Amino acid sequence: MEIKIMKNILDRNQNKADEVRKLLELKKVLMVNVISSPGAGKTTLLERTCEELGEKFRLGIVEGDITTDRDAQRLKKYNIPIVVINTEGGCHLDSHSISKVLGYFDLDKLDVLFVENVGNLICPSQFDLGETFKLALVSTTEGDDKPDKYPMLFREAKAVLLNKIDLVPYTNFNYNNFRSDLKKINANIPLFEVSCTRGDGLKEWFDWITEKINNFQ
Ligand SMILES: Nc1nc2c(ncn2[C@@H]2O[C@H](COP(=O)(O)OP(=O)(O)O)[C@@H](O)[C@H]2O)c(=O)[nH]1
Ligand SMILES: [Mg+2]
Repeated sequence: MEIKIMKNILDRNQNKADEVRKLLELKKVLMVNVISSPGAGKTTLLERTCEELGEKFRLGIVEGDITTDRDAQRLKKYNIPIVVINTEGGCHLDSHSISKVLGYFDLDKLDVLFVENVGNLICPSQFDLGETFKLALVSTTEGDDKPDKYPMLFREAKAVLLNKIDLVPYTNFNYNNFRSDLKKINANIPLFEVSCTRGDGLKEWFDWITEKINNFQ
């Protein structure tokens, strides 16, 4: 019984996600679903990305948050359209809520829409939002075992960002373990090793996402 209910939810989610994806393809808006655990650096990555790409492309952001608009407050200085979805306790966004908020954006005036999903490595990987692709973000302070423990996200994602490499000297994070576990799950996935606060490695990320946005036009 429970399995059937879950299947219905996922079916309904998938149908709406397909609709969203079709609309965004028509409007040539690349949508990136950013997934990480709380505190890994999603909002900081979006801050750096707005600073670098805000002049070159027309950006928009959907902020998924349980209750507050704190992340949106951090991002509003970039003067780009931002919509907050408060899930009121829900641990992930779904395609129905995305479909509703798309109405608040002028899709003819957007090149890319970043979605900061609710901080969680599990549920967000199961719900297709209609995104062009998922971006998995992990930080070194969480340990090097996350790809092995949460393989679904790393299988689903189109790229992985390993953040907070500036803090590696203070942790027992092992790059070889991380890279080889990731390779076993998703052999050719691009991996960006970055520090969103210090700036290391961000150029490679900016170049990669720039190419993805250009190819979508
Ligand atoms: N040392 C260090 N701290 C970072 C880095 N990226 C983000 N942080 C900090 O980690 C905390 C959580 O970042 P935030 O972007 O809010 O994470 P989110 O919950 O995934 O959106 C903040 O205090 C950031 O300043 C990094 O590369 N290095
Ligand atoms: Mg955040």
